[in-house]
Amino acid sequence: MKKLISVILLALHIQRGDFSDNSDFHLIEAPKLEVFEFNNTIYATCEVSPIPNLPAGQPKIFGQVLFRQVFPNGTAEVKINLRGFPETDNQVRAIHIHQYGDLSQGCVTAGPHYNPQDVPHPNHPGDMGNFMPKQGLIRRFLKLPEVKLFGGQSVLGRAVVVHEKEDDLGMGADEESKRSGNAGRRIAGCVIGITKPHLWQKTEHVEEEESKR
Ligand SMILES: [Cu+2]
Ligand SMILES: [Zn+2]
Repeated sequence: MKKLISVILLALHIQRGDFSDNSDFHLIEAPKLEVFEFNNTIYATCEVSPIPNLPAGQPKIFGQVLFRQVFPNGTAEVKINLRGFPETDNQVRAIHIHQYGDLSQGCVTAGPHYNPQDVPHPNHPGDMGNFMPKQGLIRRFLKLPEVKLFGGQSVLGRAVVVHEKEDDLGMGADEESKRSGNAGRRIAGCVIGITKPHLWQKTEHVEEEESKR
């Protein structure tokens, strides 16, 4: 009985959607089926591949960006596991979540950084920051409190984009710095989708680093 009540309470949990100026606008979301199935946690994966029209000379990046979040307000955790960077490469690469999970014309159709609160870069929820590959790999574990897999500002169905260059983290002199961080061309991407816990569980422990904000 106690368990039944807690399941009902969980199911009735109300999350606020802050994307509207109207403070009466609430989003009521039942937890996704997978939350019950996987110990109150949602898991997501993003299968990274090179954009179709990759310019000559750019590396072909493959791998996964994995997400998980405990329902409803746990801190989102992210594992980045990418390969294909030149082994001798000292180029730092920016990774962001972009608005649209549409890679039909490469990452161009993925739109701008996902920015549900209308804030300047690098304060967007998916501004993961800069990553230096080691021996051709980027392998990181991050905690990203502003990334949500539940509610009106969920990143499910949106795109992760890997850039050619380093993100200036909003410190540049031009306007684009506060929009995108001047991270150069988009070289690889993927769409974030719900998955089982198996990918998260099978990836080995990766170097832990807090988000660089
Ligand atoms: Cu980006
Ligand atoms: Zn941004």
